[in-house]
Amino acid sequence: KESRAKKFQRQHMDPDGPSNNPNYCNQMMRRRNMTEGRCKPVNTFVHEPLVDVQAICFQGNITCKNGQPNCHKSSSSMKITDCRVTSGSKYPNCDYRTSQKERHIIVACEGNPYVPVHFDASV
Ligand code: PAP
Repeated sequence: KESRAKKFQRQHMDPDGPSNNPNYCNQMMRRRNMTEGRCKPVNTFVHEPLVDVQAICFQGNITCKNGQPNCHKSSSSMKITDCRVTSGSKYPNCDYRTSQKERHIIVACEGNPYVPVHFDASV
Protein backbone atom coordinates (compact mmCIF):
# COMPACT_ATOMS: atom_id res chain seq x y z
CA LYS A 1 0.00 0.00 0.00
CA GLU A 2 1.13 3.56 -0.74
CA SER A 3 2.47 5.29 2.38
CA ARG A 4 1.06 8.68 3.41
CA ALA A 5 4.48 10.21 2.67
CA LYS A 6 4.52 8.78 -0.88
CA LYS A 7 0.90 9.85 -1.39
CA PHE A 8 1.91 13.43 -0.48
CA GLN A 9 4.70 13.29 -3.06
CA ARG A 10 2.35 11.92 -5.74
CA GLN A 11 -0.34 14.52 -5.05
CA HIS A 12 1.76 17.59 -4.31
CA MET A 13 5.37 17.40 -5.53
CA ASP A 14 6.49 18.60 -8.96
CA PRO A 15 10.00 20.02 -8.52
CA ASP A 16 10.51 20.33 -12.32
CA GLY A 17 8.08 23.20 -12.61
CA PRO A 18 6.28 25.49 -12.90
CA SER A 19 4.94 25.21 -16.45
CA ASN A 20 3.22 27.96 -18.41
CA ASN A 21 0.91 25.41 -20.01
CA PRO A 22 -2.76 26.31 -19.31
CA ASN A 23 -3.49 22.56 -19.48
CA TYR A 24 -0.98 21.82 -16.67
CA CYS A 25 -3.65 20.89 -14.14
CA ASN A 26 -5.74 18.87 -16.59
CA GLN A 27 -2.67 16.81 -17.45
CA MET A 28 -1.09 16.54 -14.01
CA MET A 29 -4.29 15.77 -12.08
CA ARG A 30 -4.88 12.83 -14.42
CA ARG A 31 -1.23 11.73 -14.59
CA ARG A 32 -1.01 11.68 -10.76
CA ASN A 33 -4.23 9.63 -10.44
CA MET A 34 -6.45 12.28 -8.85
CA THR A 35 -9.20 11.84 -11.43
CA GLU A 36 -10.04 8.20 -10.66
CA GLY A 37 -13.52 7.63 -9.22
CA ARG A 38 -14.07 11.41 -8.97
CA CYS A 39 -12.37 14.66 -9.91
CA LYS A 40 -10.41 15.74 -6.77
CA PRO A 41 -11.84 19.28 -6.39
CA VAL A 42 -8.75 21.25 -5.33
CA ASN A 43 -5.07 20.33 -5.25
CA THR A 44 -1.76 22.19 -5.10
CA PHE A 45 1.55 21.20 -6.73
CA VAL A 46 4.79 22.52 -5.23
CA HIS A 47 7.69 23.40 -7.54
CA GLU A 48 10.59 23.22 -5.09
CA PRO A 49 13.11 20.48 -4.24
CA LEU A 50 11.69 17.65 -2.07
CA VAL A 51 14.29 18.31 0.65
CA ASP A 52 13.12 21.92 0.92
CA VAL A 53 9.49 20.82 1.34
CA GLN A 54 10.45 18.11 3.85
CA ALA A 55 12.33 20.79 5.83
CA ILE A 56 9.01 22.62 6.46
CA CYS A 57 8.22 19.94 9.09
CA PHE A 58 10.91 21.62 11.24
CA GLN A 59 9.69 25.19 10.60
CA GLY A 60 6.94 27.19 12.35
CA ASN A 61 4.40 24.92 14.07
CA ILE A 62 0.73 25.94 13.75
CA THR A 63 -2.75 24.46 14.13
CA CYS A 64 -4.20 22.79 11.01
CA LYS A 65 -7.62 23.61 9.51
CA ASN A 66 -8.99 20.43 11.13
CA GLY A 67 -7.73 21.46 14.59
CA GLN A 68 -4.82 19.00 14.72
CA PRO A 69 -1.55 20.47 16.02
CA ASN A 70 0.80 18.96 13.39
CA CYS A 71 0.90 21.72 10.78
CA HIS A 72 3.98 23.73 9.79
CA LYS A 73 4.29 26.91 7.73
CA SER A 74 7.23 27.37 5.37
CA SER A 75 9.57 30.17 6.38
CA SER A 76 10.12 31.01 2.68
CA SER A 77 7.58 31.52 -0.05
CA MET A 78 7.47 28.72 -2.59
CA LYS A 79 6.50 28.34 -6.24
CA ILE A 80 3.17 26.51 -6.44
CA THR A 81 0.39 25.77 -8.90
CA ASP A 82 -3.20 25.63 -7.64
CA CYS A 83 -5.62 23.36 -9.49
CA ARG A 84 -9.36 23.90 -9.00
CA VAL A 85 -12.05 22.00 -10.84
CA THR A 86 -14.19 24.23 -13.09
CA SER A 87 -17.92 24.62 -12.47
CA GLY A 88 -18.68 22.98 -15.82
CA SER A 89 -16.38 19.98 -15.24
CA LYS A 90 -18.20 16.64 -15.51
CA TYR A 91 -16.58 13.39 -14.34
CA PRO A 92 -14.91 11.48 -16.00
CA ASN A 93 -13.81 14.56 -18.02
CA CYS A 94 -12.15 16.44 -15.17
CA ASP A 95 -11.50 20.05 -16.17
CA TYR A 96 -9.26 22.28 -14.04
CA ARG A 97 -8.26 25.92 -13.83
CA THR A 98 -4.45 26.31 -13.49
CA SER A 99 -3.05 29.19 -11.38
CA GLN A 100 0.62 29.77 -10.61
CA LYS A 101 1.45 31.49 -7.33
CA GLU A 102 4.29 32.18 -4.91
CA ARG A 103 3.12 31.61 -1.35
CA HIS A 104 4.12 30.33 2.03
CA ILE A 105 2.71 26.82 2.30
CA ILE A 106 1.28 24.94 5.26
CA VAL A 107 1.71 21.17 5.45
CA ALA A 108 0.82 18.55 8.07
CA CYS A 109 3.65 16.21 9.08
CA GLU A 110 3.63 12.76 10.67
CA GLY A 111 5.82 9.81 11.54
CA ASN A 112 9.46 8.95 12.11
CA PRO A 113 11.00 10.37 9.99
CA TYR A 114 8.66 13.34 10.47
CA VAL A 115 7.62 14.15 6.89
CA PRO A 116 4.77 15.92 5.02
CA VAL A 117 1.55 13.89 4.64
CA HIS A 118 -1.08 16.55 3.87
CA PHE A 119 -1.23 19.95 2.15
CA ASP A 120 -3.28 22.27 4.38
CA ALA A 121 -3.13 25.73 2.74
CA SER A 122 -1.07 28.45 1.10
CA VAL A 123 -0.87 31.98 2.57
P1 PAP B 1 -4.29 16.27 0.93
O1 PAP B 1 -5.06 16.66 2.15
O2 PAP B 1 -2.82 16.49 1.06
O3 PAP B 1 -4.83 16.84 -0.36
P2 PAP B 1 -5.39 13.60 1.35
O4 PAP B 1 -5.54 12.62 0.23
O5 PAP B 1 -6.59 14.22 1.94
O6 PAP B 1 -4.39 14.71 0.76
O7 PAP B 1 -4.49 12.89 2.44
C1 PAP B 1 -4.02 13.53 3.57
C2 PAP B 1 -3.57 12.47 4.59
O8 PAP B 1 -2.91 13.18 5.64
C3 PAP B 1 -4.74 11.71 5.19
O9 PAP B 1 -4.36 10.37 5.41
P3 PAP B 1 -4.99 9.13 4.57
O10 PAP B 1 -4.40 9.28 3.21
O11 PAP B 1 -4.49 7.92 5.29
O12 PAP B 1 -6.48 9.30 4.57
C4 PAP B 1 -4.91 12.42 6.53
O13 PAP B 1 -5.44 11.60 7.53
C5 PAP B 1 -3.48 12.77 6.88
N1 PAP B 1 -3.30 13.86 7.86
C6 PAP B 1 -2.39 13.88 8.83
N2 PAP B 1 -2.47 15.00 9.55
C7 PAP B 1 -3.47 15.73 9.00
C8 PAP B 1 -4.03 17.00 9.31
N3 PAP B 1 -3.57 17.74 10.32
N4 PAP B 1 -5.04 17.45 8.54
C9 PAP B 1 -5.51 16.70 7.52
N5 PAP B 1 -5.01 15.48 7.16
C10 PAP B 1 -4.00 15.00 7.92
